[in-house]
Amino acid sequence: MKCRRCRATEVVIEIRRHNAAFCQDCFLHHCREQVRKTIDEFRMFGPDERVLVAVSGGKDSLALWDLLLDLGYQADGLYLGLGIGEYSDESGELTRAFAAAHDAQLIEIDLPRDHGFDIPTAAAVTRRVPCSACGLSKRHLFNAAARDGGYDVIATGHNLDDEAAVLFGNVLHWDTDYLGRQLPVLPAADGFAKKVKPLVRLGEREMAAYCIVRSIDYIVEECPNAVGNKHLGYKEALNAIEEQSPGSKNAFYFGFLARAAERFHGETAAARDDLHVCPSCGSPTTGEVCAFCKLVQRVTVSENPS
Ligand code: Q46
Ligand code: ZN
Repeated sequence: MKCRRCRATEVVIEIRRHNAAFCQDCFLHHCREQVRKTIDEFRMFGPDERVLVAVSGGKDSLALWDLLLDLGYQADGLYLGLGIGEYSDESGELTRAFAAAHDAQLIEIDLPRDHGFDIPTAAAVTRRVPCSACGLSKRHLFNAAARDGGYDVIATGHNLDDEAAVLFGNVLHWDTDYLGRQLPVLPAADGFAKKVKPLVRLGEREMAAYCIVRSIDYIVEECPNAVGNKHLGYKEALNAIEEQSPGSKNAFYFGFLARAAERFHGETAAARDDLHVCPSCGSPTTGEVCAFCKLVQRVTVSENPS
């Protein structure tokens, strides 16, 4: 097998959906080009804008940060410590090590230190799955950090496999509200920062290979709470289809963007109609106080009952 770009015979990866294989240098070139193309095509941000990358210590977000720095963008990292035992300790260390090695700016928020609770406690108090309090906290704190730090846009490391799996789940349940928001770019609106996903043209295997080739040390273990979650099942189902028919995930996701996403936009606009400012933290909300402030109240009250 030869590199599609330079015809070298030593290839590091084969990408069946592109019917191509690449040598090390051409693979890096391929990743950068896919990201550059995505940023330009979806008008994600320009070289003068400040990007805040949500970094978890996993392969996707560290690779995204690396790619953006490499392409010359002004990209700072934001790491959120969730207080999930060793997983959080290790992912925090790897993120700090990346920032130090790349001389990059890292903002850290630590849930236990800065807000007085961790995800396992929030899950126990609310009697819901940990991912529910975790997702809520991430959305809230990323948005607030972008607003407070004067960033133009928040970038996350969702790759093609992630987006295809989420789309699959939303279609299975005809979750029309989510379908209306499942876009690689969500424009800024009503106190919400602009959000972008520059990795949607790259798959999970490519991101892992990218980190290996670039010697980026990332946390390989999934969060312990991801075990058995529905998205992993959807990914497996899509992998089986992709195996039979390479390019299916890409066709599913980009076909949705080109031909179906627009039909669901109305659903989302209606949900945003009665937004106002949370009196406690200034974030946009439809409730009396925002969901994050409500969570903080509940967890703190149950930990310190008077
Ligand atoms: S939501 Fe859930 Fe993740 Fe939070 S609790 Fe872990 S698995 S980290 S993407
Ligand atoms: Zn609030």
